[in-house]
Amino acid sequence: MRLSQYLVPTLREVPAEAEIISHQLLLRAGFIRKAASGVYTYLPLAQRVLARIKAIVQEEMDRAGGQEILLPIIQPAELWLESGRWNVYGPELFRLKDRHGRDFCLGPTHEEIITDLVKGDLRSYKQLPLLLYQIQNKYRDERRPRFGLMRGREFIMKDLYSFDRDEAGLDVSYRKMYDAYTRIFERCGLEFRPVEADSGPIGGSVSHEFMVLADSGEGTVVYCPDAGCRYAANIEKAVGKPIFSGTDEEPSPREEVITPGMKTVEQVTAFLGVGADRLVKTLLYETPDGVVAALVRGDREVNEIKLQNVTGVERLELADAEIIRRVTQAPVGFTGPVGLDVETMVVDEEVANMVNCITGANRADAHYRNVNPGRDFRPDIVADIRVVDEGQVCARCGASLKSRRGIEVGQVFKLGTKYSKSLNLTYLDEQGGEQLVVMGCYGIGVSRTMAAAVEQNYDTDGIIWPASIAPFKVVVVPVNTKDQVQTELAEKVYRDLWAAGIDTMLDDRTERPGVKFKDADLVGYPVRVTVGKKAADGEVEVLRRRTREMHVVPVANLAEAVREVLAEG
Ligand code: 9G3
Repeated sequence: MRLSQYLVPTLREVPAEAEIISHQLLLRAGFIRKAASGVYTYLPLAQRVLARIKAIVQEEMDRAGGQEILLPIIQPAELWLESGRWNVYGPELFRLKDRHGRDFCLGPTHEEIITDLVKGDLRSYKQLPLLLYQIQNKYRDERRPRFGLMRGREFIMKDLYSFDRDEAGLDVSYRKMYDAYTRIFERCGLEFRPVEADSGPIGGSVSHEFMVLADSGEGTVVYCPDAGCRYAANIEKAVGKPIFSGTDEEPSPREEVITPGMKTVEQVTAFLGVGADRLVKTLLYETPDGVVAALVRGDREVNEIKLQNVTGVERLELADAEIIRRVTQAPVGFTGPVGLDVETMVVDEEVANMVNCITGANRADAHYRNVNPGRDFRPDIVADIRVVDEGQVCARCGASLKSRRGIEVGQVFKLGTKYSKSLNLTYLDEQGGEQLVVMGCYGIGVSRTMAAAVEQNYDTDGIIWPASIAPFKVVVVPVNTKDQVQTELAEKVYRDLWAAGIDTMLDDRTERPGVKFKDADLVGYPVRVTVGKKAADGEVEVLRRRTREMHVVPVANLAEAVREVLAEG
């Protein structure tokens, strides 16, 4: 490809709306343009990167026994009504009507439609297992599209669905996908971690996420630094060893203490001269099933996902001051479990084992000392509902946990029979008996993976593509376009590299060398071949973008020298 004819509209300025590096650099380097909020056009360079990522994904899906199909983007409402999800998802589901007034949606994911597809053609156990996948645009009307390709309203996903006879079969399919994902992200040159994840409201039990480690990530990976342990989980799921405070004491009689204007944990602990681990925070949540109280230690936070899972409520939202006053007869900051009248009281396991703790007294400017669970209040549910983060203790090995930010690029789920049940997908077993199909689903954010690769591979001058997914492996830059020796050698080098099977861009523009070098750095070609003064001796410079290592190479050895640099990634 010749850059003079290729659409690479690089920008000098950092676009103001771009908050994170990948968004800034993909705009600046001429890979993407915004069409609407959360909706982007992929320009030729981006399309080439996506093609490379897709090719890796396809190879690994096919190797694992997957078969590629293409499902419709437009999906009839009936299937979503049958699965019960038409009314679960609100404005996030892009809905539309056809000319007859029939309801449809733009696919945010494809469990319903693929379950219906397989139902139409599956008869016997002999046809299982079945692994079907596609790579396609998905649509989700996010409340706040942001971070460029990270959280778009239209994005590219690879989604695979597995169909098995039983749980044992699902275990095999799940393992195949887990291993394939590991290979895919390795081949894309990314530093990532597979972590245990919450399977969320889509049902099912087991789930892992593949997180690309990057400070801009919206997610948090909690992991055990012990090399033999290797526990790693998404912070939404992470469990830690519970630490029980005060358990060496005898329960003392409860007493009220006056705490004028002391509403926060910091204020109360400072005023009473105790550690936050002796305090209990009581948070109230509004849910469709009534008010839920959640109790955690003063130095912990409530994990709302765990809380939602143990209560089984469809939604929960922190109660406002008005609800707090109605339930506790007190202003915000003095809520406590003693005499509290709520639908469900959920107590973290650490709190359930505390002795002589401090809680709000449900009275303005008052707390209780020496509150004892079981004696002074009765939990409805005792469970792990706290956020486990860095500094807490690994439940498996006792080491101190660490955490890092990460970008979720893939997720695998064991679905079980949730969709086969609601959409009635069955097969006939050896005895002719009708059985529910056991399903799994497995997603990779393809466009997000491209952005995540940038988050992990850049410097002050621009992008540094991992060689395996680079749009072009090499850019050839003639330094002086008025020098016929240089331009002719650049043409020859360009032809030779293509002949050697190396995707190459020729910067044949009549720009100053500084402009061309800046653009080469910005776009992030892994290798730059500079054709300058040494052209007369048949020599060129080979520059490795990542390290700026430079070698002078005779053109006869160029393809080999380039291959060596590319092999370094
Ligand atoms: C919706 C809307 C948004 C959604 C979903 C449904 C997320 C939804 C979860 C998944 C799970 C898996 C297949 C590949 C692997 C991941 N956001 N999810 O189901 F209607 Cl509006 O998509 N799907």
